[in-house]
Amino acid sequence: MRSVLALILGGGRGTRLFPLTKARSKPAVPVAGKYRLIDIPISNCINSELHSIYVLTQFLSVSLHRHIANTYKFDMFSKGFVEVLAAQQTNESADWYQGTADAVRQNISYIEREDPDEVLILSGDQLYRMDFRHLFETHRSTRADITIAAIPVPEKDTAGFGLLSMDAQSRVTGFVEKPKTPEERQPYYTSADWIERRGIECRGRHYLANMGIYMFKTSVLLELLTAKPLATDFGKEVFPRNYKTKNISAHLFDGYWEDLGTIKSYHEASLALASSTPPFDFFSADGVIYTRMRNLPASRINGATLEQSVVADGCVIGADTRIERSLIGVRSRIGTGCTIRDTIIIGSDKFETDAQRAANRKVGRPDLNIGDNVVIESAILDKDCRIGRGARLCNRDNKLEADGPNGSYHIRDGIICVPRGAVIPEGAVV
Ligand code: ADQ
Ligand code: ADP
Repeated sequence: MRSVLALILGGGRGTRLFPLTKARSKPAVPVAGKYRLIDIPISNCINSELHSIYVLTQFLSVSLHRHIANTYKFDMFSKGFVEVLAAQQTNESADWYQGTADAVRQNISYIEREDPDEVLILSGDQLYRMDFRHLFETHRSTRADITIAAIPVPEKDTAGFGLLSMDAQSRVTGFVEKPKTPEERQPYYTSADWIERRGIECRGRHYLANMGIYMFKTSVLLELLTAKPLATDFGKEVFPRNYKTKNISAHLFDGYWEDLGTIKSYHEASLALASSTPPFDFFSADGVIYTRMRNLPASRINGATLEQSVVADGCVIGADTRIERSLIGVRSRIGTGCTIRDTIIIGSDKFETDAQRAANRKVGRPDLNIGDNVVIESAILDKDCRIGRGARLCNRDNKLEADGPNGSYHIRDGIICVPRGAVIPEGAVV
C-alpha cells in the first residue's frame, strides 16, 4: 500500500449535521461515546497499512487539529502522516471547496508532491470497517483506471445513492447519481445470479450502490479533474461523464456500512451501537478503531438501571436513574431520578469541582450535563450542555423541525438537539 495516498473528504458546509457542526468541522464530530468521525476512516487506513493520509475539510478547528496531531503519530522508522488540508484562499482559488471533486482538485499540488501510483478517496462520515488492501487487489487485478466500492441495496434504499450497472466481466457500464424515478432506476437492476456468482447473497438487494470510496490511478484522476468543463462532484459529474471511456471496475462489499452524515442517520446508527447486538463491533480485535488517549477514571454508577446502553469513561450516574437504548459519552454527569431513552449524550470537556457547582447554585445556573429528575427522549445532547433539574425534553408537540429560544435547542427530523454549551433551565418542557 506504499504507493497509495488516501484523501478523506471531511465534509462540505456541514448543514446536514447541524447543530453538531455549529462550532466544529464535520470530521471533529464526536461519535460512539469517545471517538470522532474522522477516527473511522483513519483507523481503516492504518489497519490496511495505508499510512499517507490527508483530511480535506472546510475549516480547520483547533480541536480537530489537536485531535489528529495527538492521536496519529508515526515513528521515525515507519514513514507516514495524517494531515489536515483546510479550504483556504490561494492564488488559484478564493472559494470554499464547491464539491468533492473540487476539494480534491484544489489539493492537486499535495498529490503531485507525494507522487503516488493510486489515490484512495474516502468519505469522512461513514461507519464501516474495510480492508482497503482487498479494494487495491481488485483495482490492480482488473487493471482499472478507477475502482468504486459498491454494496448491494434493496430498491427502497436506493434514493440517496449513486447506482452502478455492471457487465459480466465486472466492468461498470453505467452510473446514475441518486435516481428519482423507477424509470431511471430500472436499467440498474442487477440479477441475483450476477451478485451471487461473486460470493454475495442477494437477499432482494438488486441494486449496486456507490459507497463513496474510490481508488483512482493517479494519472487518470489528474486528467479527469483538469478536463473542461471542470467537474465539481465525483457522483454528479466525474463518473456519469467518464464511465464509457475509462475502465471503471467495482469492488463489492457486503459488511456493515452506514452513513452518519445527517442528524437522523447519526442518531439511528449511534443508538444501534448501544443495542445488545450492535451491527458494528467496536470490540473486534481485527480492525481496532483508534482515538486520542485520555487519562480518564472508570465510570461510577450508583443504583441506576441501564438497558441496551453504552457508557464511556469518566461518567457519574446517580441513583434511581433509568437509561434505555442510549449512548453516554466521556465525562457525562447525570443526576438522580432521571429517565433517559433513545438519546446520545456526548459528554463534557471537563469535570466541575464542588466549588464550581456551589457557584452555579449562586447564579442560578444548572450544573454541567444533567440535573436530577430530568426526562429525555430521542435527543442528542452536545458537549458541555446544562439541563436544569426537572426539565423534560420529550418533543411534547411532536414537531419535526423547530428552533428553541436563543439557540437553546433545535429539533431536526423529530430529534431534539441541544447544541454545545447550551442551557435548558430548571423545569423547562420541550
Ligand atoms: P453524498 O452522500 O451526497 O453522495 P457527497 O455530498 O458527495 O455525498 O459527499 C461525499 C463525502 O464528501 C462526504 O463525506 C462529505 O462529507 C464529503 N464532502 C462533500 N462535499 C465536500 C466538500 N465540499 N469538501 C470536502 N468534503 C466534502 C456520495 C456519492 C453517491 C454515493 C454516496 C454514498 O455521490 O454516489 O452513493 O456518496 O454515501
Ligand atoms: P475530547 O476528545 O475529550 O472532547 P477536546 O479536544 O475537545 O477533547 O478537549 C477536551 C479538553 O481537554 C479541553 O478542555 C482541551 O483544552 C483539553 N485538551 C485536549 N487535548 C489536550 C492536550 N493535548 N493538552 C492539554 N489539554 C488538552
